[in-house]
Amino acid sequence: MKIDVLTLFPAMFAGPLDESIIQRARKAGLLDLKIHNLRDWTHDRHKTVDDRPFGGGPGMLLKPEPLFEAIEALRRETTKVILLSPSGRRFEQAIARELAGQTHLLLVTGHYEGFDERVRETLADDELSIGDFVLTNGALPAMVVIDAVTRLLPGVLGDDESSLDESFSQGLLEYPQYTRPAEFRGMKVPEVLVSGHHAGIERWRREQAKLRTKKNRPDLMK
Ligand code: 4GY
Repeated sequence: MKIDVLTLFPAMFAGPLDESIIQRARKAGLLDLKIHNLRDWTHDRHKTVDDRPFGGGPGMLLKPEPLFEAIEALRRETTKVILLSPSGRRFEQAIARELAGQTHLLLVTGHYEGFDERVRETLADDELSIGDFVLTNGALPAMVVIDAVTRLLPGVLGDDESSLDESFSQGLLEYPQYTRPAEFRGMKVPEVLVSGHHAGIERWRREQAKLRTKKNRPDLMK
């Protein structure tokens, strides 16, 4: 999979995507990731990317010309152009799975008060939000999407790492888990887990997953 990112803060991407599983995927050639500075598609001396909104109001908008030039230069026939902003549809595991089946993503991050609407209308195939909060720019949301998508690409996770998706596909949160020691500071691991009774363990885990989901995410209970 190829992922291009358009941002005003390319330096923010150094670090998080150079570690661990993402770095391994890049080195293995499973992820071809390139970060692009939107200012590279400006032509004036000050590399202007923003301007004031027509009709007034606070803040600045990303002006259309650099975004149009950049996106038209970076996209191909098969590219999915995705804007990241709090106005998008909510990014979730099902969307990560869908994106992992694409060949080329172009992630366009929001800054200032957002985008000129013509970018959204004309260039965007989709608009995603990572949650109902406002960050200072879209670099972190882009990294969140890249991380969630990359770990789903075939060959990226080893067998030991890949199980975590199952909890989400069942629509419940993870059940409680314990490792050694069996007793720590007086706190004992639930008896059933050390019983060796596999059907009992299954039943307990499912029950616990439901209790936790009801408590923390009632919206997920049908
Ligand atoms: N939440 N999900 C998000 C964000 C920064 C003001 C528009 C989010 O995706 N992006 O908070 N982005 C904002 C800052 C302009 C982008």
